Amino acid sequence: MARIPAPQGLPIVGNTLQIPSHSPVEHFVRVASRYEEGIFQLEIAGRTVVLAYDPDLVAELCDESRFVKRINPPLTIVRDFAGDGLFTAELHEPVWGHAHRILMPAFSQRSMKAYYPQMLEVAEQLVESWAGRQGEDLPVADDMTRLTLDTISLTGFGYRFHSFDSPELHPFLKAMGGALTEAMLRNQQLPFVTRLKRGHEEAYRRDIATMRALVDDVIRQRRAGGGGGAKDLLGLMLEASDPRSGARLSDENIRDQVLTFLIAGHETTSGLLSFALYNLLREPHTLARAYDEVDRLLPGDEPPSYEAIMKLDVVSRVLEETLRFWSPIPVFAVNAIEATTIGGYPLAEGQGVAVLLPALHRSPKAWERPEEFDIDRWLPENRQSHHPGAYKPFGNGERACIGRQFALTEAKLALAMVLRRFALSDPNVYRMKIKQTLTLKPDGFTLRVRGRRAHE
Ligand code: MNH
Repeated sequence: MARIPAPQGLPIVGNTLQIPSHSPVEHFVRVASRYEEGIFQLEIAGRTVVLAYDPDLVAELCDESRFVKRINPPLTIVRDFAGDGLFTAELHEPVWGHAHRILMPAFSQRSMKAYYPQMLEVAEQLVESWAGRQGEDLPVADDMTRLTLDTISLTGFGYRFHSFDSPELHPFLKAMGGALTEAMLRNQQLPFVTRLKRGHEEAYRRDIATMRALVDDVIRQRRAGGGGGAKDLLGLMLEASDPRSGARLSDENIRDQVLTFLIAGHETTSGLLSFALYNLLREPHTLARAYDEVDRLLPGDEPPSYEAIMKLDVVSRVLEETLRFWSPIPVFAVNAIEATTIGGYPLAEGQGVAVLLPALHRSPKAWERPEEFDIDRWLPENRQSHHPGAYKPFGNGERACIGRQFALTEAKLALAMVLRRFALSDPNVYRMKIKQTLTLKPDGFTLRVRGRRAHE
C-alpha cells in the first residue's frame, strides 16, 4: 500500500513549530506545491492531520457513505462559543436534525425573494456611504463586513447594527475576530501551552461573553416586540417544530444558532465580496463586461428588482470564479467511517482528512490554466467538463453550507449596485496579503470610486 507523503518533523512536537501560527493555510498550500500526489500528512499538536487536494481523492472523500463530518479541532474549539449550533453540532446529535429541518425552508429560493427588500435596503446604505466618500481610500473588507453583518442580522433576526452610521466596527466584530483567531491559534498548540497562556484565556472568555450578550439582546428585542409572527430565522426557531419529530428548539440552542448565523452568515460573504472586487480590479476586461451587464439589465436609477438581479450572468460567474480562486473558507474536513483507502492510501477508522481548497481549486489535474481568473469556465457548455471533485467552496453533502443561496443573492445584489453606480480604481496598486482568522480576507485592501453617471 502507498504511504502518505509526510514532511520531516521533530520528535514530540512533530511539524507544529514549522507552521506560522497566523497563516497556517498559506503554509499548507506551500507544502502542497511540493507533493504532486495531492495528499500529505502533518503531526500538529499531537494529532495526525491529513490534507488532500487531488480532485480524484476529494471525489472519494465526498462519498457520504464512507466519510462524515465530525466535530474535531478546530471545530471543537469553535464549539466553546457556537455550542451545538448547526455548524458545530455532530450529525448524530438529534438537535442537528431538528434545527436543519426547521430552518431549511428559510433558505429556499422563495425565502430569498422575501428577504430581498431588506437586502436591498442595506446594499443601498453601502452605495450611499461610498457616494459620500468618492476619491478616498475605502477599506474594502471592513465595508463588506458592515454590509454582510447588517444584512444577516436584519433579514434573519430583524435586528439593526447600524454599521454604516459609525466609523468604528461594532464591538461584536472585534470580539468575534478575537475568538476566531484564538481558536485558530489553539488548534496548533499543545494543550499545556494553551493552559499556560492565561492572558489569552481571559481575553477569549471576555470575547465570548461580549458575543453572547449581543445575542441575548437580539432575542430580548424580539420577545419584547411580541415575539410572534415573523417568518425570519428567529421567528422560525421560536415557533416552528421539527416536521419529523415535533421537537422544538430549546432556548439555549436558539442562542447557539443565533450566534452561529451571526458569524457564519456574514464573515465568509464579506470575504467573497472583497476578493471579487480585488479580482475585478486585476481584470479590466472582465470589469468592462460586468459594467456592461449591469447597464443593460439594471438601467436607470430605480432600485433593481429581485427578478433583474436573478438574471445577472457575468456578475454571477465573477462570484463563482472568485470562490474558486479565493475560497473564504479554505478548509473543511471529513472523517473515515471505517478503515479504508483513498487512491491506495490507507486511512484508519475515524481518521480526519482536511480538504485543502486553495490547492484543490488550482489543481492542474482539474483546471486548465488554473492561475488565470477566467469567468468563462462557468459558461453552461464548459461546466459539464468540470471534474466532480474539483470545486467545493460550500463544503459537501448534507453538511454543506445551508446559506449558499443567501450568500449568492446578497453578493450579486451588492456587486451589481456598486458596479452600476461607480467606476472602481486601485491607485495604490494593492498586492494581495491574506489575513486568516479561520476564514480568509484580503488584508489592508483599499479601492477608490467615482460616480459613473454624468451628474456625479
Ligand atoms: Mn456557510 C457551512 C462556506 C455563507 C451558514 N459554509 C458551510 C461550509 C462551508 C461554508 C465550506 C461547510 C463547513 C464544514 O464542512 O465544516 N458559507 C460558506 C461560504 C459562504 C457561506 C464560502 C459565502 C460565500 N453560510 C453562509 C451564509 C450562511 C451560512 C450566508 C447563513 C446565512 N454555513 C452556514 C451554516 C453551516 C455552513 C449554518 C453549517 C451547516 C450544517 O452543517 O448544517
